[in-house]
Amino acid sequence: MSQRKPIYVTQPDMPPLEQFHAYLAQIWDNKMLTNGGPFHQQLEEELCRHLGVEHICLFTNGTLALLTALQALRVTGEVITTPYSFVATSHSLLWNGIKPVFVDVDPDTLNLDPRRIEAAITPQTTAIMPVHCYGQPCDTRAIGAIADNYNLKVIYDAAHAFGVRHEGSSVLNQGDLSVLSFHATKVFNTFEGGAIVCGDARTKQRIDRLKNFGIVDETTVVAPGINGKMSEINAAFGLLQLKGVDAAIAARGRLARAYTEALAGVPGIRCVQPWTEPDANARDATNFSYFPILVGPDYPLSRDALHARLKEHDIVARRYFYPLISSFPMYRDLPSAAPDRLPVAARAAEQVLCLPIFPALADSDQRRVIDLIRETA
Ligand code: T4K
Repeated sequence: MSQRKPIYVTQPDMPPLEQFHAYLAQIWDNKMLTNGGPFHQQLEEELCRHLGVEHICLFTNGTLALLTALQALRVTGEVITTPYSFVATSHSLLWNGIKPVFVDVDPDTLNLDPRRIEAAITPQTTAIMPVHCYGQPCDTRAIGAIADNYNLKVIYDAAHAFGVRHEGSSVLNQGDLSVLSFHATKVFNTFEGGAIVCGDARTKQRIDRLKNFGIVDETTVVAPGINGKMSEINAAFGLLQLKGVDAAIAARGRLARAYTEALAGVPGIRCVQPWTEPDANARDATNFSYFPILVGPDYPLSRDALHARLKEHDIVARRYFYPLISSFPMYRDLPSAAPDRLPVAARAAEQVLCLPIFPALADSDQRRVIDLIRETA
């Protein structure tokens, strides 16, 4: 039995504990624990500045934020979405009584393929819910053009896209709404948490009411809202995390570069997001939230065999996103879930492996991961 500590696919970036004490002392002192307290307010303001967005509404987690985003825009009927994501994306549709319509992904980016969206639109379609998978921006221009033509809403599941810039602006400014996750496994975390980004004060007001039971004041309730409020402890942790997030993303970038260089030329291995020199004007910037590789037929081991081999060496890589959402029992009988309609997503789900990437990953541990992959080739 090995005594080595496992190397996980990710580990949260923990700020110095002593620094958190000061935040805790303030919470103890003013006794505001939740319901839009001072740290909640401050985190919303600091995130707007940091991300370059107009308005943000904090949530308990990303899933409740997705549920509420659909409610906020009164989305009904059918929504076009990707089968290649974490299951929360389409669960948020089912929880709202909406029928997900799965459309295949682009072979390069593994994001919803805009060339296939129009064929899936019916009179019941009211919205598109794409995912910026692994933080890689969707083809937002093409998706925006289709949405305009057919008068559809666009809600981006941007759970992986904290700090990502696209064509000169935050990718979170795309579409009608964008939804973030601040789960422990994300680039920026608040233990659990999430947010909706929106462009106008009226929508923010509606979302803020929806996440607080629909309450307007002591005697007025205007909507069947839910409890999606972020607590002061989570907001305080977020404020502290925010101070280190740029350095954390830079550290991830160095690891991504090392993987890309070391795995270049390994037969059968394709890095999904090739490392590119950061753009000096930050017109485009990624966050290296995951490091997915595709294990193709030219590699001597299958993806599952490589996954198992790494595990034997205490390296816990993850098959994000396998199985496809469309194959789970609550979705698989939908006509759009038929595997032959989703060949690109199905192949990616069979080949993908996300390698460990997080700021505290030691170079020597990353080397072990790389050597194991290369030795086998
Ligand atoms: N949309 C998309 C596209 C998403 O990816 C997600 C969440 C959502 C929506 C919903 O957002 P949230 O409601 O979660 O805010 C994880 C996360 O639970 C989930 O947030 C995430 N996506 C998904 C991709 O991954 P698991 O079940 O794979 O996590 P788990 O517990 O196996 O953790 C992975 C590794 O991370 C562990 O092996 C060890 C490490 N870890 C994990 C935790 C929780 C730590 O080191 N510390 C920790 O506290 O789902």
